[in-house]
Parts: sequence; C-alpha cells; structure tokens
Amino acid sequence: MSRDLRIADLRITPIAFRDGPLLNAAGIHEPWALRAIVELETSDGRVGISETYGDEPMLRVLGQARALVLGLSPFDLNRMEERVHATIRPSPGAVEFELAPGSHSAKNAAKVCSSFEVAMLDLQGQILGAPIVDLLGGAVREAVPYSAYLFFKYAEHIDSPYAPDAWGEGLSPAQIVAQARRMIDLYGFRSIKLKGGVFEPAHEIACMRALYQAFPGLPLRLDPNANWSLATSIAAAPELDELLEYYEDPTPGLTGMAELAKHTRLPLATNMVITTLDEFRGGAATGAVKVLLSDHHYWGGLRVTQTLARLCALWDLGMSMHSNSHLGISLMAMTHVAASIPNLSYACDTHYPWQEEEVIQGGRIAFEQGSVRVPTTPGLGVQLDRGRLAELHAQYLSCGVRNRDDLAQMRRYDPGFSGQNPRF
Ligand code: GKR
Ligand code: MG
Repeated sequence: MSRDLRIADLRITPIAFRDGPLLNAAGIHEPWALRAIVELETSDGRVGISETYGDEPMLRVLGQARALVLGLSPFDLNRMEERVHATIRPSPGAVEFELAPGSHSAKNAAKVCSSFEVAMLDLQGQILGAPIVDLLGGAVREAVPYSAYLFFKYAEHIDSPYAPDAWGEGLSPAQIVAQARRMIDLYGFRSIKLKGGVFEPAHEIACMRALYQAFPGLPLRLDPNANWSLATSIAAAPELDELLEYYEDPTPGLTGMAELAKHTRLPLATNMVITTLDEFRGGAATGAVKVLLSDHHYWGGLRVTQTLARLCALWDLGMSMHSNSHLGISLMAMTHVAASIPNLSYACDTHYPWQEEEVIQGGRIAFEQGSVRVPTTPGLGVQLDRGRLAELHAQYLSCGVRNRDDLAQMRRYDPGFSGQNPRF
C-alpha cells in the first residue's frame, strides 16, 4: 500500500525569530534569524517536515527544486538526490560568510537534498511507525549530549526592536562565567564552547582561563572562526594547552591549520576548512585537523552525515557537530542522526538556548543534563504548530531581513568596523 504513496505537495514557509546581539568574527547577529520550514505532503495527506536556511537565495533554490521532489515516493531518497544534484546550481551574488558554511551557495544542492531528505525520512517514519533514528540503523545512545555555546554579546540590539533578552551583557571574563553558569543551570550542559575571534586574543584567553577556574573538569573549546593569523594562533597555543579539549578554527585555511598543528599538542577542530566530501578527500590526509564538526544542513543530509562519520572513523578523526541559529525541528534532526553515530566523540554544538521562540507543538524541547532524549515516536517526533508557524512567518514578512549580514549589522554600531579577516 505505502509503495504507491506519492509526494503531492511541497510548502516552503520562510520564518523569522528573535535572535540575540551575539558577536562573532564577521560582526554581530541581526535581531531576526531566518529559517525556512519545508513541508512535504503525500497523496494520502501525511506531512513530513524539515527546517533549513531561510535566506533569499536558499528560498529561490528550494522553489526551483519543487518539481524534482513532487511525484516521488517518500522512499525515493536516492532518486531525489540524483535529480537535485543534476539540476541545482550555485546562486550568483549570494551573501556568503566564511564562518557560516551553510551560507555558501556552492552547497545549494547539498542543502536542498538535506531539507528534502529529512522531510522524506519523517514521512517514512510515519508510514512505518518508526523514529527516524531506526531508519538510520538504530540508536547507539538514548540521549545526545550538547555543549553550552557561549557568545560575547551586548545587552541589547541597536535600536531596541524588542525587549532585551534575559542574558544581559557578556563581554568581560566575569560576565562570560555568569553566562556559562546560567546556561548550565538551565540546561545542565557538561562542556563549554566560547565563540571567539571578537576581541584581542589575550582577552579571549583570559575568558577561557576564568571558565577553566570556575568549572573545573568541564571540557572547554574556543572557536575564533579563523580570525587569528597563523602567528597569533601559534603564540596562543601554549597558553591554551591546559585549558582546551580542542582548538576550533583559530586560523584560516587548511595550510594554516596544518602549519599550526606542528606547533601545538591541542587537537585542531574545524567546520571551516573541511565542509564538503571533496574537501575531506584532500583535507583528512594532511593531518591538519583531528576533529570534524558535521552539520547535516549543508553536508547533504542525515545519511551523508553517517557516511562522513565512517570516513572520520577511517581517518581517525573525532566527530562533533556544528550549529547556526535554529529551532526545534533542526534540533530533532540533529539528535536523530547524532544518536545513530557510534563515533560521535564530543558533545554537539547548538545555538538553541539563544532562541526563545518555537514552531513546534508543545513549545521548546527539554534538555536533561545537557542532553536531548532521542524520540521513540514515529518520524522526527515533532509536529508543526500551525499557529506559531503563521506568527513566525508574519515576523518574516515584517522584519525586513532577507539575507543574514553580520558585517553590515556591525557597521551600524561601528561604521569603521573593518571586517578584515584575520583581524588579530
Ligand atoms: O552564529 O555567530 C554564529 C556562529 O559564528 C556561526 O556562524 C558559525 O558557523 O557557530 C559556527 C561555528 O562554529 O563556526
Ligand atoms: Mg566553528
């Protein structure tokens, strides 16, 4: 019976949700983060969902890909991928961020495949009465650990478009420790990452030292998003040696990371120099990085992430997971795939604590001791709240943001901000 089911409709709904004034190497987050909610509806009225990037070029390619998925069975994942890769091309003129690989339009086909694949797996799970993780070979863990993802931040956005968030300012070492304390009290995380590349390295190292003293025994990471020169990264390495579990993308490029690797005992991690299977081919062999941060949204989906995990095992690389601003549908997809990967060696990143709004029934997903329990209900295990979807879509229509642009936003605070990379 279910073999005859076909995908009869595709709905793409862009949404905008409140996001904090979070600082990074490129600048600062805008008050609204964009995502797109993808719905695939079958001829018998079932709806499979996924969450992906909501920038204009992404919405355009999703629209172009519409005809490629309609008429397929939810089980036709390989045919869907074949069609998308044959048809979808990079978007000329898209705003791209070195630090956010999901913004690279060269990854358009992989991003579309991922968004269709998750929704199709959701449908498969509903049809078979199985959670997605079972379709991926079953869970090797019942709950997936995430890390406390700290950001330098201002207390509120320029122009105060809405009431400030509850996190306050996060600039000094004491404020960063307070931010970590609040996040750990609320979510129970057992490892900590600080987004760096914002201030002078000495200040960021002082923050790491303050975290090390405040949370003895908790694994720590620092991610300057390639905003430190090779010389700066080498000079900082001995000071970071005892503080970090891994040193994430301090310096630009594979060659820079390979050179740095010769000067530090710390494992280097990346979501910047190896972001595609092609880059993996040359990158893994250099020995430059020891930990890879996967992300199903731009690598091409949950099954590609499993392939990546096998490659990491083969090349002896540790695995963690990258994140951008996202809501619960993405968190669930991340949780299903992470639960299926035996060699997930580090707690995953998630921006989720920075998001206040939700688009799923039941509201925000709960964390227990820093982990998200793997759903046992069919499919993704979460359903759309249509009222909330309509509200977040209305926010999209009125917010005016159409492409993430942290650099332009930073220049509103500081017109002289260079945006140069590496800046330190
Ligand atoms: O959202 O500001 C941010 C992050 O800096 C993000 O863009 C990065 O892609 O979190 C990411 C990372 O680990 O590099
Ligand atoms: Mg990173």
